[in-house]
Amino acid sequence: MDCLFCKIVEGSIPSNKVLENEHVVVFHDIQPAAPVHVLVIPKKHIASMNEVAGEDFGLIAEIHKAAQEAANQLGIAESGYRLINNCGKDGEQTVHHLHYHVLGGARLGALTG
Ligand code: DGP
Repeated sequence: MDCLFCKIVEGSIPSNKVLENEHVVVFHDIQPAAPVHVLVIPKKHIASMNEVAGEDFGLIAEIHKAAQEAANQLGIAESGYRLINNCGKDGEQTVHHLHYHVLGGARLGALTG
């Protein structure tokens, strides 16, 4: 499968990993949009949030747990952070492997769309 994030999961494309467990990987975004910007992805290839089905909804809990752990590890849990999923064309999703952005380390401003 020609998927960038699957290659990051298997290690054939390098990444700066924050944490990893049997379900998810968290790594630094290559184009940070905030002082702290990491991506939380499931190891399983799921194209987008809209493709999550059945037992894979359990992975969403794993993703949220990993986001909390990463926020604690990166020192942004207390000041706060944003967890964002871009879905599909109008959501500006550019990598078609489910991922959530964790953004923090500065006051982020209001969401404008
Ligand atoms: P999105 O627009 O939600 O699909 O965000 C995709 C993000 O993936 C974007 O912020 C940049 C990041 N990204 C793209 N290619 C790479 C890569 O090769 N390595 C890492 N670490 N991040 C990448």
